[in-house]
Amino acid sequence: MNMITNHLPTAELQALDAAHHIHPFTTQDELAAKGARIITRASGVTLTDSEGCEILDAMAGLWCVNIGYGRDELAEVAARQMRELPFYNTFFQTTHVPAIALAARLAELAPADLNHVFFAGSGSEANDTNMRMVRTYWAQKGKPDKKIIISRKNAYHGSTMAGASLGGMTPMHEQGGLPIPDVHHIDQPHWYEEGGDMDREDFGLMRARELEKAILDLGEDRVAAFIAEPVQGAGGVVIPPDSYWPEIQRICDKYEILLIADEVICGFGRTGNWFGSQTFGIRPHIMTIAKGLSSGYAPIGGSIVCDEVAEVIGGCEFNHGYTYSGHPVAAAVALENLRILDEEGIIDTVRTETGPYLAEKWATLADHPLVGEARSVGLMGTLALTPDKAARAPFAGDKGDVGYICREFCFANNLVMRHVGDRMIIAPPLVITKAEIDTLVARARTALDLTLEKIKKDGLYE
Ligand code: PXG
Repeated sequence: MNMITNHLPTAELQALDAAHHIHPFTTQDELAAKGARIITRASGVTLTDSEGCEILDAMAGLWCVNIGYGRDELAEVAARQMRELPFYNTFFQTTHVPAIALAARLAELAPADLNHVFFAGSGSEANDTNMRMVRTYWAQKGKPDKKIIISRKNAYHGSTMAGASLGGMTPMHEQGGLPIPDVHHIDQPHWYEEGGDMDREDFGLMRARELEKAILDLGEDRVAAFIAEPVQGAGGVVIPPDSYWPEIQRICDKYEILLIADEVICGFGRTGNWFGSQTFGIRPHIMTIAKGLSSGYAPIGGSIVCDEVAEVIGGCEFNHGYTYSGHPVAAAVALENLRILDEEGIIDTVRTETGPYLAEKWATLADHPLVGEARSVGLMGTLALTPDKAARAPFAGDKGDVGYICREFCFANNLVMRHVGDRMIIAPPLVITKAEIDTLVARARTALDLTLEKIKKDGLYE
């Protein structure tokens, strides 16, 4: 316990929050009745709330605080940049040093000929850029009808009109008349929930071949691009079968459609390489980046674009841009974050030490009576909760009820672990130590025990 006194009492803050602050993805009335948990500070992998509780943040904020909390270097760089040049735009034939340096560094880090960066303020904005960029690319090549972007059900690509349309979240589509035209969704490679009796790898191939079928059905001359996360994050850390990505790559190559890898979660070390595309052998034309780019210390996103696409776009005025494209403070913070990730060998540690260690410890949870599967890649992990392991069966009540119960037990026991339906997911800061991984897994097991006890009592475990 670490009591904090430099703010209003929790109840007063909660009342003000409920009165004036509309939260994302939240039923306001329910939250107002309950009161939001107020996070006041953080260090390393640990959050402190307004009551002084210390919480292990196994979600790295929102999949973004890759270098962990409390790095003074980033604060210092931000302050220095604010004094020197707090803002200038990158429109109207101007630029500035942080945007130049960050673009050049990203070109170095990104694989193959991904050498050009268009900056945005977030992952959603970057995917809006991507949608317009790939359509402009084909229009410039004399194929204005190549407009359709194929995505996947249960994908997450952001919350703007284009981002939510590209995403495959039905509850998002139901609000605001989405998806916008010329977005098509195919099935996801989610063997655990949708694979039935099929072999995992056969299922992966089958789901990849849906892309080929969609291209043929829609017409090769109408399809601009395919967009996908290397591992679906918000969809529940859906790690695809090994057969999936090579087949997707083959199909994209064969039909010459652009491949957009949405690296917003997988990028900057999450899977043990700089980019998820490297872990899964994907050769994208465009990568969407955000989150770990600045470890969440400043809002920044972007699109890293290959030579060919940049060259074609370069032949016209691309009528697109954001006030904060390449914001100097955010860019300076991102550069410093990349320096720390690199110089401290954080990504190598994930690949060779903490990733394999998490995999081993996380897998031990598979012996729990509630857990149907425990998988991880790098430092992202997922547990499928089930009342019947052999059948991979769902629970009797509404989907997500048991996951929610488990999440509440995690939170009450000072662990932030998310639920997506009845899957539990983690993506801790990349600087988590082995000892902290032990604590994480121990708290997760306690939450599973408490969940099992409660759902047995409530008659949900049938
Ligand atoms: N692409 C992917 C793959 C993402 O995960 C975005 C784009 C959008 O980025 P911005 O910066 O606009 O939020 C994301 C964001 C969740 C959750 O509940 C996930 C995200 C955002 C908010 C919540 O898992 N991912």
